Amino acid sequence: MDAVEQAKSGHPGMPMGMADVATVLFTQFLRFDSQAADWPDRDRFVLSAGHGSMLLYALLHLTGYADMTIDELKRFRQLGSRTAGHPERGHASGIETTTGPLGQGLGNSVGMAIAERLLAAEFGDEIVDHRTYVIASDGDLMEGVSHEAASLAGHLGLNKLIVFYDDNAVSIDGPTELAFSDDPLLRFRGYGWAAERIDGHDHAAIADAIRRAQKSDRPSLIACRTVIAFGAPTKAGTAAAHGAPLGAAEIAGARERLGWVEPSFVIPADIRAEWRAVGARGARERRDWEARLRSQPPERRAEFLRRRGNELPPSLDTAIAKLCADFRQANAKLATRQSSGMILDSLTKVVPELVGGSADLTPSNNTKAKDQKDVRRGDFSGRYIRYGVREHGMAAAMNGIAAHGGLIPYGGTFLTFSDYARPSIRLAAFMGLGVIYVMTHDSIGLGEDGPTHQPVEHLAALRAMPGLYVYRPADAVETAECWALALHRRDAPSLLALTRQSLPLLRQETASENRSARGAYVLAEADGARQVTFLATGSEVSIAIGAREALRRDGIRAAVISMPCWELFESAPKDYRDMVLGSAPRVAVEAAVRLGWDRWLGPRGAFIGMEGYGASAPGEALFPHFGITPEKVAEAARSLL
Ligand SMILES: Cc1ncc(C[n+]2csc(CCOP(=O)(O)OP(=O)(O)O)c2C)c(N)n1
Repeated sequence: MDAVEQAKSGHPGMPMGMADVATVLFTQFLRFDSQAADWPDRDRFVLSAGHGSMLLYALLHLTGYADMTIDELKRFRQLGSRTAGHPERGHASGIETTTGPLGQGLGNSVGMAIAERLLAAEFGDEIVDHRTYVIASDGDLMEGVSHEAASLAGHLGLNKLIVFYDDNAVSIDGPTELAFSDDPLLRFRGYGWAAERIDGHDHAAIADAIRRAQKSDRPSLIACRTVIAFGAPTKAGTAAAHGAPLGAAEIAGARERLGWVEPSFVIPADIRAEWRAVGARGARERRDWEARLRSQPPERRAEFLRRRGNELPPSLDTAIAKLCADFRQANAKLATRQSSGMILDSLTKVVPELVGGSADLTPSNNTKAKDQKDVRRGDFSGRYIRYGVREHGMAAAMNGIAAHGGLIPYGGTFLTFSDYARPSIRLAAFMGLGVIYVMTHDSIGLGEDGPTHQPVEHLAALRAMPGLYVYRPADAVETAECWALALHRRDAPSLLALTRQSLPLLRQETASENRSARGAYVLAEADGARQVTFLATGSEVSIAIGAREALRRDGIRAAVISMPCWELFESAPKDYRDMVLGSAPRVAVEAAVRLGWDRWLGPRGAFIGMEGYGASAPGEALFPHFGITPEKVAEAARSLL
């Protein structure tokens, strides 16, 4: 309450209301070592109700995380502090994931609990055996993603996941009864969870509930009846305490009621020492764990450390080179979703940390490799997750898997449903998590499912997201190159937009360079000085090649640039970009909206693509219907000459 007051902004209510629960959890149960914040076998603690960030910062400070100084608490919400408005992964050790958008932390925690089980199945309980604890609020439980996440957790029987629900019956608008009449206990039991309600201010009851949850064969929801802003004389129990400083009088009254005589930011030495001891409690367990890791067979130990260090196996690049060679030799017409499936068949053999999945579109997304077994309740030896029709839950869980460490999650759906996953994709980009999205059916080319399923604005919307790499490969070789780039990028998410329809192989040359690595490149140079330059991505690159041929017959010299990844091209050296783009007039072709293309087109450019939504018809009928053909592209070029 003092830090919020000093910042003149923030949320005092939740930290005060949940202080008892957090105290019992941290002092008696949570397995962590504040001096080794990234100990891989620590329990994970997720503050899903991220607006209560000061609760987490206070706990990190009290338990002795070196970077969470008292000055950081005094600089709450100020520029450059570690104590951002909502907890941000990477700002301070001990912050496992970025939270604030309600529901996301809960979704992440399901991924963390999955990752723990997968790694335990692989490396054994001696090395991987920890729990995931979450504090979630009414808002977390109201959000749709919480339904998807909790349903998935119940299905998989993630019994080491324990969620404290801050059941304070207050949100921003007032009492939750204004908008919320669910029975969360019944709801979670329906998902296959254990659920109970306790008095969230009764330390013995909290500890007993945690003990029961630890023994449960299913995930646990502990609804903690609390009073928001516990101790505040007039604002406790009211929405007024949710998101604004309490004010001097209220704070003085709370000090009196709680029997706290110290001035702001002063922690008496004996109390500090007790909390520091809590922070050091796990040191011994951590050292025992390190000894167990040392005594593992050398190969297993090396593999564990490789994973932990985010290093990819050296055989990855050999596998990619072989795939490219095989694609060239076969010279088959393949949809890029098919090539991607073939690539996965080979990569999952050499990159064992890959954990695949799809939101119930496995046969369409081609995300399941031949040797991948399903992950099932009670058997976590598989590496393929049936996420069900839960795109948002899948994306939130993948963030948790990536944040946990030791595994690389990828998951599929149709590109048009990236919207359903977008809030979590944004957080992956924001946190710099190396999640990979396999988004197939990437244009009107998908055909008969019609305009509800045909993305048109999605590429533009995804490219607008800072920190996300959007790939749209043009053929099988580019698909392999883009997969390699996505895998090597361990500090940002990547999205592969792949076709349903078959495409010819365009990359016939045998050079081993990954040409997609610079984001765009000259696929087919003009025969002589360029008169026009075509820019295209994915399935439209072969259309641009057709236009180049048509112009050639008329003696017009055109080059085709394939642009599989704008973000990489943007970061390429200017000389390279200038060389690729050239000075001739440009025509861009992409079966999507124009938004964003003008930056590449220059003042004299033309665009061939979509102006609105698609239509229900076979894909081959739609390209001519919407004027996305070699003839139309050639015509646009002629008009610029
Ligand atoms: C997705 C999302 N929508 C809206 C908000 C804004 N917001 C922050 S807290 C909150 C609800 C507060 O109620 P509750 O979750 O019960 O927290 P408490 O008041 O108990 O602290 C809302 C709507 C948000 N952070 N995330």
